[in-house]
Amino acid sequence: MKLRYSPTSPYVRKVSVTALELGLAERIERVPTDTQDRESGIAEHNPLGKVPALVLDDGAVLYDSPVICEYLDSRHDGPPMFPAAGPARWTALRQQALGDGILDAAILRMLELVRRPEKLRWPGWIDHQTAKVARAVDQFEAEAAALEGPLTIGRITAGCALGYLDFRAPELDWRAGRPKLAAWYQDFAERPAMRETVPKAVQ
Ligand SMILES: N[C@@H](CCC(=O)N[C@@H](CS)C(=O)NCC(=O)O)C(=O)O
Repeated sequence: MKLRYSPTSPYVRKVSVTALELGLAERIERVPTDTQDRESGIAEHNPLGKVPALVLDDGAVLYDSPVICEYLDSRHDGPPMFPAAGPARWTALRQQALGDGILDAAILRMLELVRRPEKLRWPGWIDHQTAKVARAVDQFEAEAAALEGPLTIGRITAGCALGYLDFRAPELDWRAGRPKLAAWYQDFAERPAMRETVPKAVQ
């Protein structure tokens, strides 16, 4: 398997953490990919031009991160990261959606704040995305107890989302007023798979 990745993508981090936790990381060749570079060939693998994209040994390509993570979960014999049908499954999938939604909003906010020329910025849009992040992190605080227990894709995504806020939006100070979530993340971030995948600023 080949994983097309960029080093700071939090969606790629989800896949990397999942692969490490499942003991599959050594079976994945990592292919650095600049999604802005047309020559990178990412559009031939993923018409959306995004990473992560996982190229299987038979040439089939999987995207996006929820699909790749569920595929990896089908390739091992240990306890599932995606619980079988039932309430635990819906909780894990909803938590994954909540964490992915934090990432989607935080990235839109970051692009507006950092990439767009200052005079073209739209403060109302930044506030709109910031409010989504705040509400979603509040929701994780409210259900912090539900983040305890066996590892699931929901917990991995929550951890990667909070790690991304530390990386790209430290000014949001997400820990303030959210003591249960802060305590959960402090422990979760110590997992070897999380420590091994901490993003480093490259731009
Ligand atoms: N929903 C997708 C999001 C993937 C995504 O947005 N990846 C970003 C990197 S963080 C990307 O490749 N952006 C390039 C682009 O949009 O052109 C997932 O979960 O994999």
